[in-house]
Amino acid sequence: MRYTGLIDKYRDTLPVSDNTRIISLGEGNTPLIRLENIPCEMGTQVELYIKYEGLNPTGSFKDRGMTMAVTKAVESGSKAIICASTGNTSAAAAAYAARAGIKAFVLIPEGKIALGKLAQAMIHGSTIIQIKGNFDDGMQLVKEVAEFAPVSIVNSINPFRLQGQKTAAFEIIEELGHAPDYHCLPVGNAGNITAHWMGYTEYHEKGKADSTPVMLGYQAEGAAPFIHGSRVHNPETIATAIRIGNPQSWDQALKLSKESNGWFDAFSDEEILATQKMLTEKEGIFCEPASAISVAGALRDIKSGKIPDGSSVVCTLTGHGLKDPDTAIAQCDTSAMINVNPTLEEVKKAILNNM
Ligand code: AN7
Repeated sequence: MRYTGLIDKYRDTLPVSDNTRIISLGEGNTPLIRLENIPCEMGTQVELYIKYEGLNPTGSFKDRGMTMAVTKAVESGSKAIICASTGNTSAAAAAYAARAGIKAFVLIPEGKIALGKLAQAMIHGSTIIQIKGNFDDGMQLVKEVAEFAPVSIVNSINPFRLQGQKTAAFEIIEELGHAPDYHCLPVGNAGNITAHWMGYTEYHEKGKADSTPVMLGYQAEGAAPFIHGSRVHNPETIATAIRIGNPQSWDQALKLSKESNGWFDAFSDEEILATQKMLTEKEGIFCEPASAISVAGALRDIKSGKIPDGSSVVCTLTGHGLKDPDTAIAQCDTSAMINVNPTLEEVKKAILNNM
């Protein structure tokens, strides 16, 4: 049967009816890839998987939430949606609004969103409102303006977003045949970690999994409110997707971390970039910097023994590496590129010199 998106697939667990017009781009059903080379080099027996959410239609996990949020906005008669965004939410909102034939307004922090995400928001025809402020300022403004303007908020404070995003946990359980022992995620607003916990506990309660994973949330050191135990006023990190100081799902994340016996940890920009590069060079997997933090976390905790040998671990790679070409290229040595004349002799030399 043709795959038509996660709402059709998980209809029984989602708040839609037979008459609901589904706004979908075929999101979900992303690959769960077992890492081979990195664990082998480390000499660990941990089963380490990545859930490649960058392979969703707009290149991030946000599509899982956006299909639900926009479907419900259209069902309620909304003609416009609005969000604040560090980039990926705006890309998804712009695409799903185009699909639905409604307007999208996106508030983004000026100069602080990755090039690919900006291109997406622009080409899909959303109205972009750049603010001289950060995501947290934008989020506050979105909440205020939505009281006056006829627009539906599609940030993760919209409960339908998390309903859609919980399906990632369903897919993982179905693919592994059980819940993993640990699940690692990058944390910004903490919507996605909350959604995953909802998905895992829902399948556990329905008897579709015998256990639930320990939930591990990782942040960038310059934007790590869960490590400090309080909001951060001027969040800064190269991982612009998670440059967030005032997480919207604060209470939920603290609660689920405790319930699952989980923990939070933080990483420097250097560590984040090094992990991104390691995944590209050793496994052939290209994710954006924010996403790499889930693997950075898993590897640190495997090395320290906090994650014991023999465990199964899933890391969510939340966004595709192509989202942020500037940061990728900046990490590479452009002088290593070889420029030659189009002759057999020169091309042959370039190859033989570099075998
Ligand atoms: C690649 O797009 O908040 O903890 O406005 O783009 O659920 O916020 C993005 C967040 C992780 C954090 N990885 O997820 C936005 C936005 C990537 C992201 C996160 C985001 P949450």
